[in-house]
Amino acid sequence: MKLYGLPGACSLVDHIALQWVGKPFEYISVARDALKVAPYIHISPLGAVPAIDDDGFTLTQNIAILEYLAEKNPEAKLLGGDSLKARSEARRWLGLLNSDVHKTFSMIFGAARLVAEKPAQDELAASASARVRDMYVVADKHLAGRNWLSDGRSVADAYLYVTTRWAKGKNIDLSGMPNLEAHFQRMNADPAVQAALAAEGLK
Ligand SMILES: N[C@@H](CCC(=O)N[C@@H](CS)C(=O)NCC(=O)O)C(=O)O
Repeated sequence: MKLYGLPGACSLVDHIALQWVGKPFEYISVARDALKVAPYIHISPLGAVPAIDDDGFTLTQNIAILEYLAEKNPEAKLLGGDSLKARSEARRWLGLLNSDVHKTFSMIFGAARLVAEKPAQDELAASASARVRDMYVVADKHLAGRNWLSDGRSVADAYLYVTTRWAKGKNIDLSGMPNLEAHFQRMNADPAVQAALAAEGLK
């Protein structure tokens, strides 16, 4: 299994998941200027990470990859447990993190790609940051009295951790969210997370 990623990007979620699975895999860091050209564009038509190559089967789109890893390795319980409710809860958070939180971050990281003038970029990034904060308030409330987003630790927790890292890097106001902070520290203390960070040159 090969995982294509960029250090600290959303591919870090899959990297953590593969560490949890515990089977051999190769992490390939794609250079930014190699994303939108051959040969990588043949693996990922939009020139984005993550992508995996599992014995010649290539797959893109984070949620599809995470579901693939979960189905292929049921013993790793990557969707937070065996019950339908636990797996559905993990999927709910995966949907929110991928479609809402991550997409809103695209307006912060990619403001210059979306609007031309610097003041308009700053305005877009500021309103996207406020929107992201609102989403984290929802996660913080959900995490009250619980360790993980679903019954047990799941790939949704890895996704929340990775986007919380981005929020901290962008100085988004996360004050008054003790459950989110505790979740971040809990994930940070996980040896698999530390191994993925080290392999991506992030520590
Ligand atoms: N819808 C895609 C989005 C992937 C995505 O946004 N990847 C970012 C990194 S977090 C990327 O590759 N950015 C580089 C670029 O598009 O130039 C997914 O969920 O996999």
